[in-house]
Parts: sequence; structure tokens; C-alpha cells
Amino acid sequence: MSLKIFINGRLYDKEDAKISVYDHGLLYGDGVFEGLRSYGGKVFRLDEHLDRLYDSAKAIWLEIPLTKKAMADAVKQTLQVNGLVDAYIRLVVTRGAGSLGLDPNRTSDPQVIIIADKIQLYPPELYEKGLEIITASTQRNHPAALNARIKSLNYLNNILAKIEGLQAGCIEALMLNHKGEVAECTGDNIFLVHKGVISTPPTDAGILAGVTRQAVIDLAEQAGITVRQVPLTRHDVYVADECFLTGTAAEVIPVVKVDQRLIGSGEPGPISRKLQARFHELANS
Ligand code: PXG
Repeated sequence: MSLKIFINGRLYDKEDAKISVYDHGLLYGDGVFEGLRSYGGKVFRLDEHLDRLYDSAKAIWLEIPLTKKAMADAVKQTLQVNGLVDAYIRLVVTRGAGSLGLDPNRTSDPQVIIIADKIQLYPPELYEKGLEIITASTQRNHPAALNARIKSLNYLNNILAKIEGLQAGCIEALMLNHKGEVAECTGDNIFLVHKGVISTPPTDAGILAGVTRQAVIDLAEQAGITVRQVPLTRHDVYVADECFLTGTAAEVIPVVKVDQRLIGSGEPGPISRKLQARFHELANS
């Protein structure tokens, strides 16, 4: 049976799920998206993802033609008709079809797309051994140009950094912000552990305010570990005892090498492991 895709209130077979080549989402990356995940049929932090989607849309003057409640129901419906329990969910809202010009006033209906599919995970052994990453020369978007808190369809900035990572044999790459501070990875937030204290860049460092990031901050604080949201440099990364990344797809994944330098002992550390386990429990609860 073909996967069913939700577009504007209707379900289409995957092969027939199409939108216009005049859509400004395609022509200009003019739209917003979310990547969510369901565990055992339950969507993890659905409200938080919807809040971010609607905030992203508001920031780009895009009115989503569905209430948040209707969107939540549509997400659940799409999961159900596809019989998916552990799934990846991609929510996309584009500006809609328009003329071949930038003017968003010439576009008609925004397109609301929901895809629910199997999730592509990092190889399982990396969760045990940890990742190696490099710093990309491509900096994160300047917040005054395109704020990274907007999860827009324009992801070229991150894709260019991802290519640099892949060319160096790494599946993730660290991006710095316009000030040269540590920002985040191409699709994951970054955390460091130093002398038992966790630090991560603040949301105004030009990063996406990750849903997993917040969940992990809460878990760490509940476990009595101090979490500081402070500007970080590459030096802080190099001298950290532990490093890990968080994201919807990655969950919590340890990093053991950055720019050829071993982090700590070169093995995933105890705090990373603990939060990995706690996150698993939370997501599957
Ligand atoms: N930073 C960036 C730039 C991201 O795109 C995260 C951090 C982590 O945020 P969450 O809310 O997921 O904890 C992301 C998330 C995909 C995909 O298929 C991308 C993300 C998440 C899931 C899937 O490209 N990015």
C-alpha cells in the first residue's frame, strides 16, 4: 500500500502528492517546516513543535490556514492512516503558488503538507562509540539576515556546512555564528560538559531553539546537573570533558572528536550517557 500524504486537508498516494512548480516554497525557499517524531504512536512534544512552526510562520508573515488544534489532529490522522507507530513526521507550510517574482502578495493559497514516514537514524554504533565532527567554514546565518530561530525552507546555509562535513568524512559539522562563537551543528544543537557542569549556547547565539535541546536541559536540571546557557568558543569545545548533540532525529548522541582533537578521554562520557538514557525513557514513556 502506498504511503498517504496530507496536503491541504486531503490525503494523496505518495505518487500523486504534488504541488505547483510555481510554489514560492520551491522558487524561493519561502515557507517553514518542522521535523517531529512519534514513539509508540505518541508524538514527542507536539505542542512545542507546533508553537515553533506557528512562530516561524508569523516571523515570515505567513498565515497558516489551520488552527494549531486542526494541525495537531491532521498530524495524528496522517500517522494513523499510514499505520505508523515509530515515525518521522515532516510538516511543511509553503507560501503557495504565485508569479515568477518575489512578491508574496501574488501568491495564492499556502500549502500545508504532512509526510509521515519511517525515520532515518544515524548508525547505531555511533551512539556507543560517539561521533567525529569538524568545524565548517560556512558560518550560521547572521540573525539579522535570516534568524536561525525561524525553521524556514531555506536551509542552504546548513546544507553547505553539511557538505563540508561529509567531504571530511563526518556526518555532522559544527557551525560558528557571525561572532565566531559556537552556534550549533547542521541539524543538531550542541552541548559541552566541563567539570560536571553542562553548557550550551543561548538561543540568541543564532541557533534553532531545539525541542530536544530544551527537553535535555530539563532532564539535566532534574538530575541536579547545572546547565549554563552561555556563549562558547571553539576552545571551550576542545577542552571539554564531554560533548554531545541533540536533535529530533539524533536524540542525544555523544561526540568524541572535534577538528581531529579527542574530547575528554575520546569515549562517550558519563553525563552524556546518563542523558542519553534519560531521554530514551522520556521519549518512550
Ligand atoms: N539545529 C538545527 C539547525 C536543526 O535543523 C536542530 C538544531 C534540533 O532541533 P530539534 O527541535 O529537532 O531538537 C535542528 C532540527 C531533517 C530534520 O530531516 C532536521 C531537524 C530535525 C529533524 C529532522 O532535516 N533539525
